[in-house]
Amino acid sequence: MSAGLPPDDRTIAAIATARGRGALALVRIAGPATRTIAATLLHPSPTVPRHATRCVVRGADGEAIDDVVATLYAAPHSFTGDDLLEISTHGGLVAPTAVLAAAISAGAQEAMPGEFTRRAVLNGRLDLLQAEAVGDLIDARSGAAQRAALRQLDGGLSRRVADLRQRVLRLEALLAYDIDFPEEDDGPVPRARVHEATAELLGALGALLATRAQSTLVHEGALVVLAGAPNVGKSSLFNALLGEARAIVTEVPGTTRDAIEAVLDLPGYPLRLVDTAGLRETTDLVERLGIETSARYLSHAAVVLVCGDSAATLAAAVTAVRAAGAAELVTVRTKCDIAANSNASREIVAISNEVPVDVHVSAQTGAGLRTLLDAVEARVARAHGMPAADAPALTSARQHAAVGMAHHELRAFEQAWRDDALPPSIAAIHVRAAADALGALIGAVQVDDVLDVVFASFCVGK
Ligand SMILES: Nc1nc2c(ncn2[C@@H]2O[C@H](COP(=O)(O)OP(=O)(O)OP(=O)(O)O)[C@@H](O)[C@H]2O)c(=O)[nH]1
Ligand SMILES: [Mg+2]
Repeated sequence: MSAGLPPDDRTIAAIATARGRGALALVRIAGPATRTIAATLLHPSPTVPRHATRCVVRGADGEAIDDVVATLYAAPHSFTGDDLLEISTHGGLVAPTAVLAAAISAGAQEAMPGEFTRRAVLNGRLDLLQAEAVGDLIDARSGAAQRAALRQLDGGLSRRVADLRQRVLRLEALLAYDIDFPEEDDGPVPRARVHEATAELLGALGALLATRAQSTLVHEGALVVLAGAPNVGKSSLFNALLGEARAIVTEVPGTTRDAIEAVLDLPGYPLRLVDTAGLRETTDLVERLGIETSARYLSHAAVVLVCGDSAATLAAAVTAVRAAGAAELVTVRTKCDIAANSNASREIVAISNEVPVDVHVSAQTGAGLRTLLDAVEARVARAHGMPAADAPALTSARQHAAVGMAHHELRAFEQAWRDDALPPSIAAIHVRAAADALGALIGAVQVDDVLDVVFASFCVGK
């Protein structure tokens, strides 16, 4: 990473779009030499900011490289805060690479991953939490994750953290008063007020910490595993839920050998749906490995869809899944379109005392699929609550660690204050540490290695 690099005197360039075949690609240039490079590279060169200019890119030898549309953004009104040029080139592998090479030979330097966003932070265009939101938005695999990242980019979490930090600073000010006027017995600052302010802050920090589990689910999806005996219709159900033929389906038991994963994008939490090899005793090595994989997934699942096409297969599957340590089960009676199955309702009633059937489904007709998804969502929500639509949430380990640190320091202060264990001036050091932890989160206290952590996973051109 670029620790120690002079932040602003390089003019950086990169292809901002993903490599591969496509209609267009975007080459970005930012830094003090942007206009000079544009004048060398582009004919005619755009001079009016925020106007799309159609022009030809020419190399050092004057030869035309591509026919492009270029837009200049003048400092400080650009993404990075300095002069920035965006060139829409033709897509594919050759045109954008040739335009980037021409920009570099005209004086630009190749950007490092995340360097544009890093510069936006250094120039005060984004704070660190918003910069992380840019990364989250790029990595989003579901609508829910995308919406959460957009909210964070809008500054919701930044405002929440800044507000909490202000409150910690006010507490620190209260203490400073107390330290300055110690002789005033129960002084100008009643001890109860400090207790109250600390307790409120601890509550607010705790609530923010609790959002981490939800946002992990929003980003990664709740793990939902289909399990059951071979041939009961797990892969068919998996395909029906996804609306596409992802897993192979045959009438031969033991068809699925390995776990197959796909994301089902639901409005609340996305589901990481996993089809597994049927659970049974087997001597086939490959199948046994597949079954061991199933067991591993089962122990991590948020919800297991235990499938059976008869009372007996369902009951046996529930026993096997429970033995694998799975927590939340939804029992699914499959193939309910087959007359024999629906006529077997008496048999279902008979086992319902022991293994109640939650949902009857047919992969063939689609019956019960909506009910099944509702049941899954209800189980996930019961365990984790639904993600609040507008509430800011912690989305990275860095954020969680920083808020956790602030909470820890404040708790240490609370204890010392309550027990009168430390002189107020020493106890107040914990409060300062809590404020610093929150400050580092939004970049109010800017440290280079914090920047490195944030931008380590970024792609080039962002
Ligand atoms: N009528 C009917 N047949 C189904 C239904 N679901 C699955 N089948 C049939 O049942 C057989 C087994 O289906 P699969 O989806 O491969 O079953 P599986 O549980 O994944 O089996 P393994 O991968 O071997 O563990 C196939 O012949 C399917 O066509 C259903 O809802 N209705
Ligand atoms: Mg299968």
